[in-house]
Amino acid sequence: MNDPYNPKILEKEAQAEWDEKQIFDIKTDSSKEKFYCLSMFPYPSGTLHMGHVRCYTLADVIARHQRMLGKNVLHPIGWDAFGMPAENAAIQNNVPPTQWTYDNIAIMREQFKSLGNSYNWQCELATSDPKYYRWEQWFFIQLFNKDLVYKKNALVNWDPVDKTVLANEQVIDGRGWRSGALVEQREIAQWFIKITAYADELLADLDQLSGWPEQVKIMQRNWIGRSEGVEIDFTLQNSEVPIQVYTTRPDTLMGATYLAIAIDHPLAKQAAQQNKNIAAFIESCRKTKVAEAELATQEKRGIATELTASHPITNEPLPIWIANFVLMEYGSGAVMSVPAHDQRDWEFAQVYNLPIKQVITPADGSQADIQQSAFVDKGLLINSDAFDGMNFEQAFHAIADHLSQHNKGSRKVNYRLRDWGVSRQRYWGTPIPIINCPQCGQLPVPEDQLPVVLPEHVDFKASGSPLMSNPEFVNTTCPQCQGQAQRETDTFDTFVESSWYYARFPCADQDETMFDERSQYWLPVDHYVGGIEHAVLHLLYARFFCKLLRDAGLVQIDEPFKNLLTQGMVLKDGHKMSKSKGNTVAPEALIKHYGADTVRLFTVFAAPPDQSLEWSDQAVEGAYRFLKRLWSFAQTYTSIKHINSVYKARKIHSDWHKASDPQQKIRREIHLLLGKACYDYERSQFNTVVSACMKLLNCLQETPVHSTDQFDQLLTHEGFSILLRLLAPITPHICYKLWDELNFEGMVIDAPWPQVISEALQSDTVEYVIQVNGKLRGHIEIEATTDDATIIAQVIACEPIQPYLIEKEIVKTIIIKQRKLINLVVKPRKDS
Ligand code: ANZ
Ligand code: ZN
Repeated sequence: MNDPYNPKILEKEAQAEWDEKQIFDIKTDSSKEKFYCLSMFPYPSGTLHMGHVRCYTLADVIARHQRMLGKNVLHPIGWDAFGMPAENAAIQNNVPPTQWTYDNIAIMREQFKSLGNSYNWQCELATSDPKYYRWEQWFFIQLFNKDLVYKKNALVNWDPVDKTVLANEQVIDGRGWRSGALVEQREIAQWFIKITAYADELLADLDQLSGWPEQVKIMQRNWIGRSEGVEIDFTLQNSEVPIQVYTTRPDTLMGATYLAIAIDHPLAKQAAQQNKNIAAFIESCRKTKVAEAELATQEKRGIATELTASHPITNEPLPIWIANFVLMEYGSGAVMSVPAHDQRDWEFAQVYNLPIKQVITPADGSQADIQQSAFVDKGLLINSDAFDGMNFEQAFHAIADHLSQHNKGSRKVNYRLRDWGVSRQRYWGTPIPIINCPQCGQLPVPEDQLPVVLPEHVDFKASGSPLMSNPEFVNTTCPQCQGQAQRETDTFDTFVESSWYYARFPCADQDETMFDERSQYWLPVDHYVGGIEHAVLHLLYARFFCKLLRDAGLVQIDEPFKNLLTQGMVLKDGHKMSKSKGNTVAPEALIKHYGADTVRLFTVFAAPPDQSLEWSDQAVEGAYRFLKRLWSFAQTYTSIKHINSVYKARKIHSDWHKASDPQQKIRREIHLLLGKACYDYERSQFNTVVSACMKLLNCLQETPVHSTDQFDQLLTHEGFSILLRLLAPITPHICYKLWDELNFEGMVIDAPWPQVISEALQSDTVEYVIQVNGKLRGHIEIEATTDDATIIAQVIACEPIQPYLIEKEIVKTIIIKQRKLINLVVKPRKDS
């Protein structure tokens, strides 16, 4: 074996060997503990980028490590294959989306293989395969039958030139991506899944997820947005018609000076019918749709109605305004405006000259200047009659009680979470399995007619969704009255497919049922790896679907992902690597040049998994150099192989006490590093595993190369076998090869995980207590054989007591060996 390190050849050989021996094939082995490791499946764009490499490498390190710990590991991969790019490619280049997608999958599959990932290729699935999405359609019908889905009007982006609905990413600066036409908002009927019915459970169960990053749980909590408040009934003056508002600040009720309603509120619509100005105002608001995040900061605009409401306690008249900052979808689409204590209300009142009445004053006795801005903190009530002097809690309850006694309001919990709109007016997606009959209404497609297959040959040039202009697809018969009926032409949001794929992997070949006992065996996913950008949508929908599946009796778990690792971004020169910034590094070229092991080692070593990783050519070179060093170590320390061949059959029991002090010291260092690496593996701190491995190699190089001393040889042998096993999950190819070449037993991936030997850690050192002038100031570990002068020298040099020696003179040193105590007597230096 004296060849130089040649990853190109070595990696191909290793991968071929793994394939041939089918070592990563899925096995159901009940004698072993199972471990399901999953990375978020990729969209088959056709090109692998560094973000992929990072995510899939981290998952592979986890999978391989768990396997070496003796677990039965499932580590599947598949393709999130529906979505816009395939459809855009079809429109632009006239390639059918199916072909475009499968061609890309073929390319990416090879790229993944070249990274050496330990996938169970038998489980591979693509969501655009009817064998997959038929179960999504089937399950949607179960939800339909349980009343967990419904259709309602919702806004879409409408391109008036192309006469088509646009996805958000197809709207660029307010214009259609192809036509350049100004995009309009249109209301059309769409399908929704009732995620709000699970809001409480989705929130409560976050507390169970101890293996999730706190940051992700906080984002989900905020997204669900539970708030406790009061629903208050105001009434229109001169009428009995109630107008309900939702507030989380009932303590400010006495400061309400007007009501504000959304442009879509029924009263606003009514007012628009009687007043042209109001109609025009509403129309102009509709055109400037803003993202929810910008609602608070957008310019406040409104228009007065002729309506007046009565204050529920004082009966004072309050004008009703239509305002662009009130959302129809939240609470009841109407707010009681308290400009003194709510910034939006304050800004609005400034613009339209509405009264501002202060009713809260800071609890610390300071003054709030409500001329400058709203005072939004909680405090003590003033100008509120019977409620004066109360704090927030007291006032909340007193006012809520008062209102409910007078039938004018009640406590209410609200969620920011909205039902999930799953309709997309796109072609390249799962057809929604519904039939619209003019006589019978909306009916699910009968189960024996599933799947509703997406037609392959459609006209992308037609306006609207290509499905609409495809009569063979659209026209069908009603399953109830057998009359002429039409299929739903909307397809599912692709987040629907990714909400349940994790449960399908173990039984991807199952055609009889959605899941079988294999899914029950493998679920939940033990470790899930993916980007932080999925903290809310995907990870929330997947949790939601898991609960839906559980309630349908299809899975037996409450939560799909036990542990979650959200890997950080890959940056270059401080910016996210992305095509649009033109700062990408193509992993393929790197793999060609350095080999997959170098790329893997670099991505693992360059940063802790959850932090962003800054690209560096030097660091890649550094990773490569380390692997070359590892390789040449194995070439020069030939005794490793010798020991393996001589002692292969017999276990060597050695009396390490007879080894020399330096030998014992090195062995101790090796086992300390091993212990640290094992600990870091457990908490997924793989970057410091690599540092430990680098130190370990340095340690091993302290032994003379051609030493004939048996302990030297055993030490090198033991240390190197530990090193190869520690590195095997990270750089699997080189470790596979060296393990084999050096005649270790079997394949490194099947080798038992190295164990720390506790005797190796024992040391002949004594821990001394250090006192300065009789006061305990620190501890120090010193070798038992050290002479007194050296002990004192070490004590004086040791860190913790430095502060006590500043400008001091040591007048006496006392060492009491029996009590393991050292005392330094000091006094201030004369010259200071
Ligand atoms: C009066 C008030 C006084 C409010 C005050 C706040 C401060 P969260 O916490 O997110 O639930 N609100 C209610 N419905 C709304 C809607 N449809 N569109 C816009 N804003 C709406 O927010 C609840 C608060 O948001 C409510 O409490 C209401 O303003 C406003 F000093 O009522 B508050
Ligand atoms: Zn019918």
